[in-house]
Amino acid sequence: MPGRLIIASNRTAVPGEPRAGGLAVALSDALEERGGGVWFGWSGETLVRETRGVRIFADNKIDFALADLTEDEYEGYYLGYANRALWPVFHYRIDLAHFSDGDFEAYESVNRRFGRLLTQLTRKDDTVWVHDYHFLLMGQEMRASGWDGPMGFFLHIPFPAPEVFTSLPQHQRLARGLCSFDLVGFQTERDTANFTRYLVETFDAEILDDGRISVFDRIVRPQTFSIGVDPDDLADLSVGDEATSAAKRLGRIIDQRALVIGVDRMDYSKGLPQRMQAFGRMLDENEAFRGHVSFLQIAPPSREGVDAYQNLREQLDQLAGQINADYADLDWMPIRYLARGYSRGTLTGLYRLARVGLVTPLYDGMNLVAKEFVAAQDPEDPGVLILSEFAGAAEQLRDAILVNPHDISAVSDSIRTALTMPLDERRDRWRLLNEKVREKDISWWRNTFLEELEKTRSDY
Ligand code: ADQ
Repeated sequence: MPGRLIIASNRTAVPGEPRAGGLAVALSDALEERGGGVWFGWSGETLVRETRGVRIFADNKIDFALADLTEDEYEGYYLGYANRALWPVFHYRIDLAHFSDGDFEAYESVNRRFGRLLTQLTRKDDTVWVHDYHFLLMGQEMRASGWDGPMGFFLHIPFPAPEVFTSLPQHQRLARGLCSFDLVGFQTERDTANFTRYLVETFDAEILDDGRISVFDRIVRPQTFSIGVDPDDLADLSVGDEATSAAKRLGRIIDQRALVIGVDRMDYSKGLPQRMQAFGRMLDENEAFRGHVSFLQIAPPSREGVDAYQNLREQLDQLAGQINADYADLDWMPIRYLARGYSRGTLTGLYRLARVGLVTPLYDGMNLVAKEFVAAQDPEDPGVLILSEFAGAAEQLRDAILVNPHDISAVSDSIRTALTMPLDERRDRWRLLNEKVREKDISWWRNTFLEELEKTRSDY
Protein backbone atom coordinates (compact mmCIF):
# COMPACT_ATOMS: atom_id res chain seq x y z
CA MET A 1 0.00 0.00 0.00
CA PRO A 2 1.68 3.24 -1.09
CA GLY A 3 2.03 6.10 1.39
CA ARG A 4 0.89 9.67 0.96
CA LEU A 5 1.13 11.84 -2.11
CA ILE A 6 3.31 14.93 -1.71
CA ILE A 7 2.76 17.67 -4.28
CA ALA A 8 4.93 20.75 -4.79
CA SER A 9 4.00 23.68 -7.01
CA ASN A 10 4.86 27.37 -6.83
CA ARG A 11 1.30 28.25 -5.77
CA THR A 12 -1.09 25.85 -4.08
CA ALA A 13 -4.89 25.74 -4.01
CA VAL A 14 -5.10 26.55 -0.32
CA PRO A 15 -8.79 27.09 0.55
CA GLY A 16 -9.90 30.70 0.65
CA GLU A 17 -7.88 31.78 -2.36
CA PRO A 18 -9.71 32.43 -5.65
CA ARG A 19 -8.02 29.73 -7.68
CA ALA A 20 -10.61 27.07 -8.39
CA GLY A 21 -9.18 26.03 -11.76
CA GLY A 22 -9.35 22.52 -13.18
CA LEU A 23 -5.75 21.80 -12.25
CA ALA A 24 -6.32 22.78 -8.62
CA VAL A 25 -9.34 20.49 -8.43
CA ALA A 26 -7.47 17.62 -10.11
CA LEU A 27 -4.55 17.77 -7.72
CA SER A 28 -6.79 18.12 -4.66
CA ASP A 29 -8.70 15.04 -5.86
CA ALA A 30 -5.43 13.15 -6.28
CA LEU A 31 -4.47 13.94 -2.69
CA GLU A 32 -7.90 13.00 -1.36
CA GLU A 33 -8.11 9.74 -3.33
CA ARG A 34 -4.80 8.76 -1.91
CA GLY A 35 -6.28 9.10 1.54
CA GLY A 36 -4.25 12.19 2.33
CA GLY A 37 -1.15 14.08 1.55
CA VAL A 38 0.74 17.33 1.50
CA TRP A 39 0.56 20.20 -0.96
CA PHE A 40 3.63 22.37 -0.62
CA GLY A 41 4.26 25.79 -2.18
CA TRP A 42 4.89 29.47 -1.77
CA SER A 43 2.43 31.21 0.55
CA GLY A 44 2.18 34.20 -1.79
CA GLU A 45 3.70 36.37 0.92
CA THR A 46 7.01 38.16 0.78
CA LEU A 47 8.84 39.19 3.92
CA VAL A 48 11.67 41.66 4.27
CA ARG A 49 13.74 38.93 5.88
CA GLU A 50 12.94 35.26 6.04
CA THR A 51 11.77 34.59 9.57
CA ARG A 52 9.08 31.93 9.49
CA GLY A 53 9.31 28.21 8.73
CA VAL A 54 6.66 26.21 6.91
CA ARG A 55 3.08 26.87 8.03
CA ILE A 56 0.65 23.99 7.80
CA PHE A 57 -3.06 24.45 7.13
CA ALA A 58 -4.94 21.20 7.51
CA ASP A 59 -8.01 20.97 5.30
CA ASN A 60 -9.81 17.67 5.42
CA LYS A 61 -7.24 15.09 4.29
CA ILE A 62 -4.82 17.62 2.80
CA ASP A 63 -2.07 19.45 4.64
CA PHE A 64 -1.21 22.67 2.83
CA ALA A 65 2.40 23.47 3.68
CA LEU A 66 3.27 27.06 2.86
CA ALA A 67 6.63 28.79 2.89
CA ASP A 68 7.29 32.51 2.41
CA LEU A 69 9.81 34.22 0.16
CA THR A 70 11.97 37.16 1.09
CA GLU A 71 11.60 40.24 -1.09
CA ASP A 72 14.98 39.51 -2.67
CA GLU A 73 13.98 35.92 -3.38
CA TYR A 74 10.73 37.07 -4.96
CA GLU A 75 12.66 39.44 -7.20
CA GLY A 76 15.42 36.99 -8.17
CA TYR A 77 13.73 33.60 -8.14
CA TYR A 78 10.18 34.44 -9.22
CA LEU A 79 10.23 37.64 -11.28
CA GLY A 80 13.85 37.16 -12.31
CA TYR A 81 14.93 33.67 -13.23
CA ALA A 82 11.53 31.95 -13.52
CA ASN A 83 9.71 34.69 -15.39
CA ARG A 84 12.44 36.72 -17.11
CA ALA A 85 14.68 33.80 -18.18
CA LEU A 86 12.93 30.39 -18.12
CA TRP A 87 9.46 31.48 -19.28
CA PRO A 88 10.66 33.43 -22.37
CA VAL A 89 13.27 30.84 -23.42
CA PHE A 90 10.89 27.91 -23.01
CA HIS A 91 8.40 29.86 -25.18
CA TYR A 92 11.03 30.57 -27.87
CA ARG A 93 11.39 34.25 -26.92
CA ILE A 94 15.16 34.49 -26.37
CA ASP A 95 14.80 38.13 -27.43
CA LEU A 96 12.85 38.83 -24.22
CA ALA A 97 15.08 36.75 -21.93
CA HIS A 98 17.21 38.41 -19.30
CA PHE A 99 20.11 36.34 -18.00
CA SER A 100 21.48 37.34 -14.62
CA ASP A 101 23.78 35.25 -12.44
CA GLY A 102 22.20 36.83 -9.37
CA ASP A 103 18.73 35.75 -10.46
CA PHE A 104 19.95 32.21 -11.01
CA GLU A 105 21.56 32.14 -7.57
CA ALA A 106 18.25 33.19 -6.03
CA TYR A 107 16.44 30.50 -8.03
CA GLU A 108 18.92 27.86 -6.94
CA SER A 109 18.76 28.94 -3.34
CA VAL A 110 14.93 28.91 -3.20
CA ASN A 111 14.90 25.46 -4.82
CA ARG A 112 17.43 24.32 -2.22
CA ARG A 113 15.58 25.79 0.75
CA PHE A 114 12.18 24.55 -0.45
CA GLY A 115 13.65 21.15 -1.35
CA ARG A 116 14.98 20.74 2.17
CA LEU A 117 11.73 21.89 3.73
CA LEU A 118 9.81 19.43 1.62
CA THR A 119 12.17 16.57 2.44
CA GLN A 120 11.49 17.21 6.13
CA LEU A 121 7.77 16.77 5.49
CA THR A 122 8.11 13.39 3.74
CA ARG A 123 7.82 9.94 5.26
CA LYS A 124 9.06 6.62 3.97
CA ASP A 125 6.61 5.18 1.36
CA ASP A 126 5.42 8.63 0.22
CA THR A 127 5.43 9.62 -3.45
CA VAL A 128 6.59 13.09 -4.51
CA TRP A 129 5.18 14.98 -7.51
CA VAL A 130 6.78 18.35 -8.36
CA HIS A 131 5.22 20.81 -10.83
CA ASP A 132 6.52 23.24 -13.35
CA TYR A 133 9.41 25.48 -14.28
CA HIS A 134 9.75 27.19 -10.89
CA PHE A 135 11.14 24.00 -9.38
CA LEU A 136 13.45 22.45 -11.99
CA LEU A 137 16.18 21.98 -9.36
CA MET A 138 14.02 20.82 -6.50
CA GLY A 139 14.45 17.11 -7.16
CA GLN A 140 18.20 17.31 -6.99
CA GLU A 141 18.01 19.27 -3.76
CA MET A 142 15.65 16.69 -2.26
CA ARG A 143 17.96 13.85 -3.23
CA ALA A 144 20.86 15.75 -1.66
CA SER A 145 18.92 16.17 1.56
CA GLY A 146 18.12 12.47 1.79
CA TRP A 147 14.85 11.80 -0.08
CA ASP A 148 15.30 8.50 -1.89
CA GLY A 149 11.73 7.49 -2.74
CA PRO A 150 9.82 7.89 -6.03
CA MET A 151 9.77 11.41 -7.38
CA GLY A 152 8.11 12.72 -10.53
CA PHE A 153 8.06 16.07 -12.28
CA PHE A 154 5.57 17.57 -14.72
CA LEU A 155 6.44 20.52 -16.96
CA HIS A 156 3.33 22.56 -17.79
CA ILE A 157 5.07 24.73 -20.39
CA PRO A 158 6.82 23.61 -23.61
CA PHE A 159 10.30 22.12 -23.54
CA PRO A 160 12.06 23.97 -26.36
CA ALA A 161 14.29 22.61 -29.09
CA PRO A 162 17.84 21.95 -27.81
CA GLU A 163 19.17 24.84 -29.94
CA VAL A 164 16.98 27.19 -27.91
CA PHE A 165 17.29 25.51 -24.49
CA THR A 166 21.08 25.78 -24.69
CA SER A 167 20.80 29.58 -24.83
CA LEU A 168 20.25 29.41 -21.07
CA PRO A 169 23.69 29.80 -19.49
CA GLN A 170 22.76 27.24 -16.82
CA HIS A 171 21.21 24.65 -19.14
CA GLN A 172 23.48 21.83 -18.00
CA ARG A 173 22.73 22.50 -14.37
CA LEU A 174 18.99 22.53 -15.09
CA ALA A 175 19.19 19.28 -17.05
CA ARG A 176 20.98 17.55 -14.18
CA GLY A 177 18.27 18.83 -11.87
CA LEU A 178 15.54 17.39 -14.07
CA CYS A 179 17.30 14.04 -14.36
CA SER A 180 17.19 13.62 -10.57
CA PHE A 181 13.50 12.79 -10.99
CA ASP A 182 12.45 9.24 -11.87
CA LEU A 183 9.71 10.35 -14.25
CA VAL A 184 9.67 13.64 -16.18
CA GLY A 185 6.30 14.38 -17.80
CA PHE A 186 5.75 16.70 -20.76
CA GLN A 187 2.65 18.05 -22.47
CA THR A 188 3.38 16.84 -26.01
CA GLU A 189 5.41 14.31 -27.96
CA ARG A 190 7.36 17.24 -29.37
CA ASP A 191 8.47 18.33 -25.88
CA THR A 192 9.47 14.80 -24.91
CA ALA A 193 11.45 14.44 -28.14
CA ASN A 194 13.19 17.80 -27.57
CA PHE A 195 14.26 16.81 -24.05
CA THR A 196 15.47 13.40 -25.21
CA ARG A 197 17.43 14.86 -28.13
CA TYR A 198 19.01 17.44 -25.83
CA LEU A 199 20.24 14.73 -23.43
CA VAL A 200 21.59 12.58 -26.24
CA GLU A 201 23.36 15.44 -28.03
CA THR A 202 24.74 17.19 -24.96
CA PHE A 203 25.59 14.33 -22.60
CA ASP A 204 25.76 11.35 -24.89
CA ALA A 205 22.82 9.85 -23.02
CA GLU A 206 21.74 6.34 -23.93
CA ILE A 207 18.10 5.60 -24.81
CA LEU A 208 17.13 2.19 -23.39
CA ASP A 209 14.73 -0.21 -25.15
CA ASP A 210 11.81 0.77 -22.92
CA GLY A 211 12.23 4.52 -23.60
CA ARG A 212 14.02 5.30 -20.34
CA ILE A 213 17.26 7.22 -20.54
CA SER A 214 20.56 6.41 -18.93
CA VAL A 215 22.40 9.63 -18.09
CA PHE A 216 24.46 11.06 -15.18
CA ASP A 217 24.77 7.53 -13.77
CA ARG A 218 21.06 7.18 -13.26
CA ILE A 219 17.90 6.30 -15.15
CA VAL A 220 15.14 8.78 -15.97
CA ARG A 221 11.93 8.24 -17.91
CA PRO A 222 10.69 11.13 -20.06
CA GLN A 223 7.07 10.63 -21.10
CA THR A 224 4.15 12.55 -22.61
CA PHE A 225 1.04 13.18 -20.48
CA SER A 226 -1.14 15.75 -22.23
CA ILE A 227 -3.12 17.63 -19.60
CA GLY A 228 -6.89 17.81 -20.01
CA VAL A 229 -10.04 19.26 -18.49
CA ASP A 230 -13.12 17.84 -16.73
CA PRO A 231 -15.57 17.80 -19.68
CA ASP A 232 -18.64 16.71 -17.68
CA ASP A 233 -18.15 19.44 -15.13
CA LEU A 234 -17.67 22.08 -17.85
CA ALA A 235 -20.69 20.88 -19.82
CA ASP A 236 -22.82 21.08 -16.64
CA LEU A 237 -21.44 24.50 -15.74
CA SER A 238 -22.15 25.81 -19.24
CA VAL A 239 -25.91 25.38 -18.72
CA GLY A 240 -25.89 26.37 -15.04
CA ASP A 241 -27.32 29.58 -13.55
CA GLU A 242 -24.12 31.58 -13.61
CA ALA A 243 -23.40 30.68 -17.24
CA THR A 244 -26.94 31.35 -18.38
CA SER A 245 -27.10 34.71 -16.69
CA ALA A 246 -23.68 35.77 -18.14
CA ALA A 247 -24.79 34.68 -21.62
CA LYS A 248 -28.03 36.64 -21.21
CA ARG A 249 -26.22 39.79 -20.08
CA LEU A 250 -23.82 39.72 -23.00
CA GLY A 251 -26.52 38.49 -25.40
CA ARG A 252 -28.58 41.63 -24.72
CA ILE A 253 -25.64 43.84 -25.69
CA ILE A 254 -24.44 42.02 -28.80
CA ASP A 255 -28.04 41.50 -29.87
CA GLN A 256 -28.16 38.85 -32.61
CA ARG A 257 -24.56 39.43 -33.73
CA ALA A 258 -22.08 36.58 -33.94
CA LEU A 259 -19.62 36.43 -31.04
CA VAL A 260 -15.92 35.67 -31.42
CA ILE A 261 -14.25 34.99 -28.06
CA GLY A 262 -10.70 34.90 -26.71
CA VAL A 263 -9.84 34.09 -23.06
CA ASP A 264 -6.23 34.25 -21.90
CA ARG A 265 -3.96 35.39 -19.15
CA MET A 266 -2.38 38.59 -20.44
CA ASP A 267 0.89 37.07 -21.57
CA TYR A 268 3.06 37.70 -24.63
CA SER A 269 3.05 33.97 -25.41
CA LYS A 270 -0.70 34.12 -26.09
CA GLY A 271 -0.45 36.10 -29.35
CA LEU A 272 -2.96 38.76 -28.29
CA PRO A 273 -1.76 41.70 -30.46
CA GLN A 274 -1.59 39.47 -33.54
CA ARG A 275 -5.09 38.21 -32.78
CA MET A 276 -6.50 41.74 -32.55
CA GLN A 277 -4.73 42.67 -35.76
CA ALA A 278 -6.23 39.64 -37.48
CA PHE A 279 -9.71 40.62 -36.33
CA GLY A 280 -9.07 44.18 -37.58
CA ARG A 281 -7.85 42.79 -40.90
CA MET A 282 -11.00 40.68 -41.20
CA LEU A 283 -13.09 43.84 -40.83
CA ASP A 284 -10.86 45.73 -43.31
CA GLU A 285 -11.40 43.08 -45.93
CA ASN A 286 -15.01 42.06 -45.30
CA GLU A 287 -17.39 44.96 -45.32
CA ALA A 288 -20.31 42.58 -44.94
CA PHE A 289 -19.19 41.63 -41.42
CA ARG A 290 -18.92 45.19 -40.15
CA GLY A 291 -21.65 45.78 -37.65
CA HIS A 292 -22.44 42.04 -37.48
CA VAL A 293 -19.63 40.44 -35.48
CA SER A 294 -18.34 41.25 -31.99
CA PHE A 295 -15.01 40.13 -30.64
CA LEU A 296 -14.79 39.66 -26.86
CA GLN A 297 -11.27 39.34 -25.48
CA ILE A 298 -10.96 38.58 -21.76
CA ALA A 299 -7.38 38.98 -20.53
CA PRO A 300 -6.59 39.62 -16.87
CA PRO A 301 -3.12 41.09 -16.35
CA SER A 302 -0.47 38.78 -14.89
CA ARG A 303 3.17 39.19 -13.75
CA GLU A 304 2.89 42.94 -13.79
CA GLY A 305 6.31 43.23 -12.16
CA VAL A 306 7.96 42.16 -15.43
CA ASP A 307 8.54 44.88 -18.08
CA ALA A 308 7.50 42.78 -21.07
CA TYR A 309 4.04 42.39 -19.51
CA GLN A 310 3.59 46.13 -18.98
CA ASN A 311 4.54 46.77 -22.61
CA LEU A 312 2.00 44.20 -23.75
CA ARG A 313 -0.74 45.91 -21.76
CA GLU A 314 0.00 49.24 -23.48
CA GLN A 315 0.10 47.60 -26.88
CA LEU A 316 -3.27 45.91 -26.39
CA ASP A 317 -4.96 49.06 -25.03
CA GLN A 318 -3.76 50.90 -28.09
CA LEU A 319 -4.73 48.26 -30.65
CA ALA A 320 -8.23 47.74 -29.26
CA GLY A 321 -8.75 51.51 -29.11
CA GLN A 322 -7.59 51.96 -32.67
CA ILE A 323 -9.78 49.21 -34.18
CA ASN A 324 -12.79 50.44 -32.23
CA ALA A 325 -12.14 54.04 -33.30
CA ASP A 326 -11.93 52.95 -36.94
CA TYR A 327 -15.04 50.78 -37.01
CA ALA A 328 -17.34 51.28 -34.02
CA ASP A 329 -20.75 52.76 -34.61
CA LEU A 330 -23.45 54.16 -32.33
CA ASP A 331 -24.87 50.72 -31.66
CA TRP A 332 -21.87 48.44 -32.26
CA MET A 333 -18.44 48.00 -30.74
CA PRO A 334 -16.17 45.63 -32.73
CA ILE A 335 -13.83 44.72 -29.84
CA ARG A 336 -14.87 44.36 -26.24
CA TYR A 337 -11.61 43.98 -24.35
CA LEU A 338 -11.83 43.25 -20.64
CA ALA A 339 -8.62 43.20 -18.64
CA ARG A 340 -10.03 41.13 -15.78
CA GLY A 341 -10.77 37.52 -14.90
CA TYR A 342 -14.15 35.81 -14.64
CA SER A 343 -15.40 32.77 -12.78
CA ARG A 344 -15.40 29.40 -14.51
CA GLY A 345 -19.21 29.39 -14.57
CA THR A 346 -19.33 32.74 -16.36
CA LEU A 347 -16.62 31.70 -18.83
CA THR A 348 -18.43 28.51 -19.83
CA GLY A 349 -21.60 30.52 -20.52
CA LEU A 350 -19.64 32.89 -22.77
CA TYR A 351 -17.89 30.02 -24.56
CA ARG A 352 -21.26 28.46 -25.28
CA LEU A 353 -22.69 31.72 -26.60
CA ALA A 354 -19.73 32.21 -28.96
CA ARG A 355 -19.79 31.22 -32.62
CA VAL A 356 -15.98 31.21 -32.75
CA GLY A 357 -13.26 30.50 -30.15
CA LEU A 358 -9.99 32.19 -31.06
CA VAL A 359 -7.09 30.42 -29.36
CA THR A 360 -3.97 31.61 -31.11
CA PRO A 361 -0.93 31.51 -28.82
CA LEU A 362 2.48 31.97 -30.43
CA TYR A 363 3.61 29.07 -28.24
CA ASP A 364 1.81 27.23 -25.45
CA GLY A 365 2.44 24.10 -23.38
CA MET A 366 -1.11 22.81 -23.86
CA ASN A 367 -3.74 25.58 -23.59
CA LEU A 368 -6.69 24.49 -21.52
CA VAL A 369 -8.93 27.26 -22.85
CA ALA A 370 -9.11 25.41 -26.20
CA LYS A 371 -10.39 22.27 -24.44
CA GLU A 372 -12.72 24.22 -22.15
CA PHE A 373 -14.25 25.95 -25.20
CA VAL A 374 -14.98 22.58 -26.83
CA ALA A 375 -16.42 21.04 -23.65
CA ALA A 376 -18.81 23.98 -23.14
CA GLN A 377 -20.43 23.93 -26.60
CA ASP A 378 -24.04 23.09 -27.40
CA PRO A 379 -23.77 19.83 -29.42
CA GLU A 380 -26.72 20.89 -31.59
CA ASP A 381 -25.28 24.29 -32.46
CA PRO A 382 -21.57 24.26 -31.63
CA GLY A 383 -19.10 27.09 -32.15
CA VAL A 384 -15.92 26.68 -34.20
CA LEU A 385 -12.46 26.45 -32.63
CA ILE A 386 -9.63 28.29 -34.36
CA LEU A 387 -6.42 26.94 -32.83
CA SER A 388 -2.77 27.85 -33.16
CA GLU A 389 -0.64 25.04 -34.52
CA PHE A 390 1.91 26.05 -31.82
CA ALA A 391 -0.39 25.24 -28.89
CA GLY A 392 0.29 21.80 -27.40
CA ALA A 393 -3.44 21.13 -27.78
CA ALA A 394 -3.00 21.13 -31.58
CA GLU A 395 -1.31 17.72 -31.32
CA GLN A 396 -4.72 16.29 -30.34
CA LEU A 397 -7.29 18.77 -31.67
CA ARG A 398 -6.63 18.27 -35.38
CA ASP A 399 -10.27 19.00 -36.30
CA ALA A 400 -10.09 22.61 -35.22
CA ILE A 401 -9.23 25.18 -37.89
CA LEU A 402 -5.47 25.14 -37.36
CA VAL A 403 -3.61 28.38 -38.02
CA ASN A 404 -0.17 29.92 -37.90
CA PRO A 405 -0.77 32.75 -35.39
CA HIS A 406 2.00 34.88 -36.94
CA ASP A 407 0.21 34.86 -40.29
CA ILE A 408 -2.26 37.70 -39.76
CA SER A 409 -4.03 37.27 -43.08
CA ALA A 410 -4.41 33.50 -42.60
CA VAL A 411 -5.97 34.06 -39.16
CA SER A 412 -8.23 36.75 -40.63
CA ASP A 413 -9.35 34.31 -43.37
CA SER A 414 -9.95 31.59 -40.80
CA ILE A 415 -12.25 33.88 -38.80
CA ARG A 416 -14.30 34.45 -41.96
CA THR A 417 -14.35 30.70 -42.68
CA ALA A 418 -15.47 29.95 -39.13
CA LEU A 419 -18.21 32.59 -39.20
CA THR A 420 -19.65 31.16 -42.42
CA MET A 421 -19.19 27.46 -41.67
CA PRO A 422 -22.37 25.43 -42.33
CA LEU A 423 -24.06 23.81 -39.32
CA ASP A 424 -23.29 20.25 -40.52
CA GLU A 425 -19.58 20.91 -40.68
CA ARG A 426 -19.61 22.66 -37.30
CA ARG A 427 -21.30 19.63 -35.75
CA ASP A 428 -18.96 17.13 -37.41
CA ARG A 429 -15.84 18.98 -36.35
CA TRP A 430 -17.12 19.51 -32.82
CA ARG A 431 -18.01 15.82 -32.39
CA LEU A 432 -14.45 14.79 -33.31
CA LEU A 433 -12.92 17.48 -31.10
CA ASN A 434 -15.12 16.53 -28.18
CA GLU A 435 -14.07 12.87 -28.49
CA LYS A 436 -10.44 13.97 -28.15
CA VAL A 437 -11.17 16.20 -25.18
CA ARG A 438 -12.99 13.35 -23.44
CA GLU A 439 -10.41 10.70 -24.33
CA LYS A 440 -7.62 12.39 -22.35
CA ASP A 441 -9.34 14.32 -19.61
CA ILE A 442 -7.87 15.62 -16.37
CA SER A 443 -8.39 12.29 -14.53
CA TRP A 444 -6.60 10.43 -17.31
CA TRP A 445 -3.66 12.84 -17.01
CA ARG A 446 -3.36 12.52 -13.25
CA ASN A 447 -3.95 8.77 -13.05
CA THR A 448 -1.58 7.78 -15.85
CA PHE A 449 1.17 10.01 -14.45
CA LEU A 450 0.82 8.57 -10.96
CA GLU A 451 0.60 4.98 -12.25
CA GLU A 452 3.83 5.44 -14.19
CA LEU A 453 5.47 7.02 -11.18
CA GLU A 454 4.41 4.15 -8.91
CA LYS A 455 6.11 1.72 -11.30
CA THR A 456 9.45 3.35 -10.54
CA ARG A 457 9.02 2.34 -6.86
CA SER A 458 10.18 -1.16 -7.74
CA ASP A 459 13.54 0.34 -8.70
CA TYR A 460 14.19 1.26 -5.05
P1 ADQ B 1 -1.69 29.09 -18.67
O1 ADQ B 1 -0.59 29.74 -19.43
O2 ADQ B 1 -2.30 29.89 -17.60
O3 ADQ B 1 -1.23 27.68 -18.06
P2 ADQ B 1 -4.14 27.90 -20.00
O4 ADQ B 1 -3.88 26.44 -20.05
O5 ADQ B 1 -4.84 28.37 -21.23
O6 ADQ B 1 -2.79 28.71 -19.84
O7 ADQ B 1 -5.12 28.41 -18.85
C1 ADQ B 1 -5.12 28.02 -17.57
C2 ADQ B 1 -6.50 28.28 -16.89
O8 ADQ B 1 -6.73 29.66 -16.57
C3 ADQ B 1 -7.69 27.81 -17.70
O9 ADQ B 1 -8.41 26.93 -16.89
C4 ADQ B 1 -8.48 29.07 -18.00
O10 ADQ B 1 -9.89 28.90 -17.97
C5 ADQ B 1 -8.07 30.02 -16.91
N1 ADQ B 1 -8.12 31.37 -17.46
C6 ADQ B 1 -7.41 31.85 -18.50
N2 ADQ B 1 -7.79 33.13 -18.74
C7 ADQ B 1 -8.73 33.43 -17.84
C8 ADQ B 1 -9.53 34.59 -17.60
N3 ADQ B 1 -9.41 35.66 -18.39
N4 ADQ B 1 -10.41 34.58 -16.56
C9 ADQ B 1 -10.54 33.48 -15.80
N5 ADQ B 1 -9.84 32.34 -16.00
C10 ADQ B 1 -8.95 32.33 -17.00
C11 ADQ B 1 -0.04 26.86 -18.09
C12 ADQ B 1 0.58 26.62 -19.46
C13 ADQ B 1 -0.46 26.02 -20.40
C14 ADQ B 1 -1.02 24.72 -19.79
C15 ADQ B 1 -1.49 24.96 -18.36
C16 ADQ B 1 -1.87 23.66 -17.67
O11 ADQ B 1 1.09 27.84 -20.00
O12 ADQ B 1 0.12 25.74 -21.67
O13 ADQ B 1 -2.11 24.28 -20.57
O14 ADQ B 1 -0.46 25.56 -17.58
O15 ADQ B 1 -0.85 22.72 -17.74
